[in-house]
Amino acid sequence: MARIFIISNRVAIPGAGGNPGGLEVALKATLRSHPCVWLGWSGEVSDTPQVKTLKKGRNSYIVTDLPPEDFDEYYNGFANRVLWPIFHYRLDLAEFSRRDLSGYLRVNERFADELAKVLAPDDIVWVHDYHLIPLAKALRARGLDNRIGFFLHIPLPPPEILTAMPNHETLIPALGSYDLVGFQTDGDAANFARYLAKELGAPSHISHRLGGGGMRIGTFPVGIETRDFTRLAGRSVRTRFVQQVLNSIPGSLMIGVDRLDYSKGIPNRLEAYERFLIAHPQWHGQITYLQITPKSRSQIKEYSEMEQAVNAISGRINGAFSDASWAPVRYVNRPYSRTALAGLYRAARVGLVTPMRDGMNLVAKEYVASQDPEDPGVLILSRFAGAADEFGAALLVNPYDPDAVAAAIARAMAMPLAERKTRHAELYATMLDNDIAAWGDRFLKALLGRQGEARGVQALADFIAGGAAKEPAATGPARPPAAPR
Ligand code: GDG
Repeated sequence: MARIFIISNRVAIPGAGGNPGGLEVALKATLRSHPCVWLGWSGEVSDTPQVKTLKKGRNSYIVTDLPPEDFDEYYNGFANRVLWPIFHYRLDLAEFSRRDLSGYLRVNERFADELAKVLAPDDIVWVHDYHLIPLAKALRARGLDNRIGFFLHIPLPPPEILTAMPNHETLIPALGSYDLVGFQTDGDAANFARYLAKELGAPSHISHRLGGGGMRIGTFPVGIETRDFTRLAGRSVRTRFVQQVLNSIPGSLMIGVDRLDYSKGIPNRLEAYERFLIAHPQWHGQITYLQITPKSRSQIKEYSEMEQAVNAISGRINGAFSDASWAPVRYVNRPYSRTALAGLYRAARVGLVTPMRDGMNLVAKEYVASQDPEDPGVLILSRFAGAADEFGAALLVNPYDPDAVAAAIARAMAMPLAERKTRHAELYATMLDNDIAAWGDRFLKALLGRQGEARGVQALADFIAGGAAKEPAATGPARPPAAPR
């Protein structure tokens, strides 16, 4: 059986702890069903970086430390201060320095060097996320012609935003070295098509400019282990921990679970809740909003500022509305076990998932999977999360409009059982259809070129034709094609 090499910024070694994140969750099923080698950064910063290999069962983990300048320029710099904000439509938060780009490219070269040492010709390479866009190009430059696929876990913005990124013309076309590029939604894929059409000239030139390979493009919305999560939630809701939480609050629980990140819209959500409390005094003492937010990327200024902002708003709300027996907000800054989260989701009457922009959002899926089908809670979901494409039966909201979110909270709290059941059944059916195992299988089948088995995957030319046709308004003629690279 060919090995699958998973390459990502961080590697989640089983039993090693570390911060939770969507990528680790998404890859669990693939790691269980194929022999895999997972390569990435160890999470350690060192002047004398080491490469370590560990074996767990039939999977191996290769982790490399980063020297301090790579950590600054690649991780804290280009990946998290340029690509993350721009890909989440936040040009205002992007900071760019040419030095950071060179650090980003250097780490991609380092990963390519490590891979080149261990890859066999029939190994399949699956690269994850925005940290590693140029990796296939670096591998091709080393003469490797393995199947290499790329999946972008975060959104891809329209070309009007993407082209504001200095050096986009170097970075984005580097995706052309992959055999398959996957996105979370059709909208992200269409943005890529529009980018190519606008920036690389006439369709006949695009393939040539991308290196002439047979790149294909597809949409692969990430799912979760639906049935397992439902079972876990059913067990966990009965634990002492969850029962104690429920006994400690009057009325119903509303839950939010997010890494502390500006893309997740936590301050806006709290403000919406404040409006709800102002507009609906009848719910005072009847609802407690539990926001679980493990810290992330605290070294970056915007993140530590946001930490303070969220503390300030929750303090303000509790100051204004609490009484001796009730505090409307519980804001918790530490991570919980997956089991505890599943039980809390199940116990919560409302799941509040309102990112300003999100590739998919697995919390929305976990919340739905956790519900008791006979008495389900209501999911309030941002229309700007990738999950909204599949989740038309959620209460979809615009997170920029606090009054609309407040109205959705009121509607969710008052929703009759029959409507809750109908909505939940529709959401759950979607999640059974596209669980995490199906996601990994579809991507890998498409990467291996089994066309018939990979719905919705298109060759570059068809994709450009379809995506470019979706362009909403002409914004000027495409640039004439430049000389091939
Ligand atoms: C990226 C994209 C895309 C959170 N707090 C705790 C905890 N978590 C878990 C959640 C969920 C995961 O972390 C977060 O996943 P998201 O999808 O919401 O967000 P990102 O980390 O930003 O992930 C995202 C994803 O990749 C997959 O493609 O959906 O759009 O941004 O599973 O449950 N887990 C535990 N304790 C916590 O306190 N155990």
